[in-house]
Amino acid sequence: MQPHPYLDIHPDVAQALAEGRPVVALESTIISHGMPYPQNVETALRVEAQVRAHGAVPATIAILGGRLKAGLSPEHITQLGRAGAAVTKVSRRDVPFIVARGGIGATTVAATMLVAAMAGIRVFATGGIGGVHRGAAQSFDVSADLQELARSPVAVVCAGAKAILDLRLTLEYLETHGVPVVGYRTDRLPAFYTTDSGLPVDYRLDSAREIAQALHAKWAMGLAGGMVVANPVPAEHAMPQQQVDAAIAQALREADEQGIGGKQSTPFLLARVAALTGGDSLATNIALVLDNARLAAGIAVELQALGGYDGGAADGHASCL
Ligand code: PSU
Ligand code: MN
Repeated sequence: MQPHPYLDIHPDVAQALAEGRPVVALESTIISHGMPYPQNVETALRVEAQVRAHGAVPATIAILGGRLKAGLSPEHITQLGRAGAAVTKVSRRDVPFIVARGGIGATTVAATMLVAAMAGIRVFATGGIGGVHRGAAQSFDVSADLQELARSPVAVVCAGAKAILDLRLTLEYLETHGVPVVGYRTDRLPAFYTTDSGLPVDYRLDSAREIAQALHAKWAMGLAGGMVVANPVPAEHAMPQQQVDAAIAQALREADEQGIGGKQSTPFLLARVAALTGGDSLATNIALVLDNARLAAGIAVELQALGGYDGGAADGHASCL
């Protein structure tokens, strides 16, 4: 593949891609904005180890010194984790500005997908995706993650989305934009801290191989965009529904009272829910991210076994970023 002028692919990642070995992308907003220091750094490093233990090479994605990075050193991960919310949260619209000013940015699901697609990485693991916010009929607050899923050819393995969002509208939006939502060993969309939102997924698939087959078929046909692979938090790590509901209700009230909006909304709600549920939610968060990394590695392995993808030449879509 042609190297991209703004992109640095870590040598381990570049070698894996060149040799047709499985690679899993990982986001960095979850490090800077999604968890407190030092658990964020510990978790990011454990997630990388988990990907390796399951046969794939991890590529944590961020912007450093104005360069798009696919694959970070442990030092870079530590730097992002220590800086926390002082690092710019970068979604698709922010990317050119952080690059132009030579800045540092933590990539959301949307921006991570975009960079992964540039690098030729097709599978990505995270915690939860953004979505349609509650009250979106008034606020119009719909995460750019959803449009990115319609656009970039990357499968996102997540534990669904947090119930800070309107999950029913999130599914409707994904349907409209042709983004499939697969339940891994479940018929229902998981809700991040809990295993079941009560809403049905489009397809239930019970193995990494079946998911890889669906991805392969989608991209072989030249269909643009990715896929949501929703993997419920392992039941023993799920939180009590009532505790989650109460914390979310209070966080939403506070956001409303304080007039929080735009890109501050999600980090504010995540931080308030985490604070209101104490250490419980952090433990759940860590457990589900590790499990998603395991599944994503499995899917990446199976996708390579089917011939993989080289980042665009096969279907011409990854070049349409
Ligand atoms: N949901 C989570 N944890 C997260 C995020 C969402 O449970 O860390 C982060 C991800 O980086 C996601 C972003 O892409 O928030 C969505 O932000 P927004 O709603 O502003 O698009
Ligand atoms: Mn938003």
